[in-house]
This record gives sequence, C-alpha cells and structure tokens, in this order.
Amino acid sequence: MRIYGDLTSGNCLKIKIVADRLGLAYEWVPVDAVKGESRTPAYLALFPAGQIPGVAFADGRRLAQSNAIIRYLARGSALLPDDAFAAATVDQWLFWEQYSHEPAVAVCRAEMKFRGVRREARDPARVARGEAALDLMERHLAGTGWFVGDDATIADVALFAYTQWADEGGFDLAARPAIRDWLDRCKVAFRIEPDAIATAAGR
Ligand SMILES: N[C@@H](CCC(=O)N[C@@H](CS)C(=O)NCC(=O)O)C(=O)O
Repeated sequence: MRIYGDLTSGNCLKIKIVADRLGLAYEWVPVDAVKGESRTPAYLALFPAGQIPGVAFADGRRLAQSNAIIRYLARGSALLPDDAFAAATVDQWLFWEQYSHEPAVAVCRAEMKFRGVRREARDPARVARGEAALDLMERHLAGTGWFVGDDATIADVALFAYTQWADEGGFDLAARPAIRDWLDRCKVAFRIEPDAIATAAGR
C-alpha cells in the first residue's frame, strides 16, 4: 500500500505506527499539506477531501480519515479487540479523539508550530477544550494502564499521536503524571524511536 502523508502530522503518524507495529509493507509518499500539496488536482483526484493521511491499496481502493484507516489496518490484530463491546469502546475513544481532542490540542499546535501564533494568542475557547480533553485523559489513565482493556489498542495510538506533542500547542503535561507515564508506555509498546520521528518530522 501507499501511505500519503507527512510525519509532522499526528494523524499521519498514527498510520505509520500501526503499519510498523503490525509489520505491514508500505511505500511512504510525502505530501506537505502546509505547502498545499494535499489540494492539488492530482491529490484531490485520489482523495477528494484534500487532506492527509490517505492510503491507496494495491487493488486500487483508497481510504482517508486517520482513525478509519488504522481501524481497517488493525482488524484481526491485538490492536483491535475481537469482543464487540471492547471494540465499540475503542471506537468511543476514536470518535472522542476526533471531536474533543484533535480539534483543540492539534489545532493549537498547528497554529503555534506552523503559523507562528504565540501561546498567549491562542483562542481561549479552544485552549479550554484542549485542557478539558487532557484532564479527562488524566482522570481515565490514573486508574488504568491503557484506554481499553489490559493492553495497547488503536485507541492508544490515536490519542498518543497529538498528546505526545501537546507542549507544542502550549499545553502543560507537568501536572499530568498519568498521561506522562502512559506516553512512556506507548513509546515502548509502539517501538517509537523518538529521534527517528523527530528527524523525519524535521523537528
Ligand atoms: N479527520 C482527518 C483530519 C485530517 C487533517 O486535518 N489533515 C490535515 C493535516 S493533519 C490536512 O490535511 N490539512 C490540510 C487541508 O485540510 O488542506 C483525519 O483524521 O485524517
């Protein structure tokens, strides 16, 4: 398969984490959304929503939306439980990540990192939403090691992606020890080489 994306994007990183963890073969096709490369006619012909990540399979089928992609790739693996209720609980966190976490934590990061917005100039409503999301994660993780069940799932992958960079969006994890411990567990479980990602992402 071909993965179209950019490693400065947590949404794209999710796909790389799952593919690497499961040993799936892929070609990484760099697409820089900040430079508008996800809005070219050629890219829109493949992925009409004009966003990264996108995945094209060998048989010609294509899939967009990071959490739909990782859910598809993880089917039948330990990253997505077979049990219907456990799988629905994973979905619960995937939808929550997209509605309540990513639009706040990732967007604050994008503004500060790519658009030069100062921490104090962030939208207060968005900041409050991000703080609330991180607080909910901290409360949840204080009582358990992983988001669902006793091991890492794609719920952890989805939430790891931007939480690891929360500081770049002006969020402070210092008073959130359960999140910090969980981030460390994720790095081990997903065999994340911090320097490799930092280098690939140009950080
Ligand atoms: N809900 C989508 C969000 C994708 C998204 O926002 N991608 C950003 C990069 S992280 C993008 O392509 N932005 C460029 C654009 O929308 O033109 C997902 O999870 O895949």
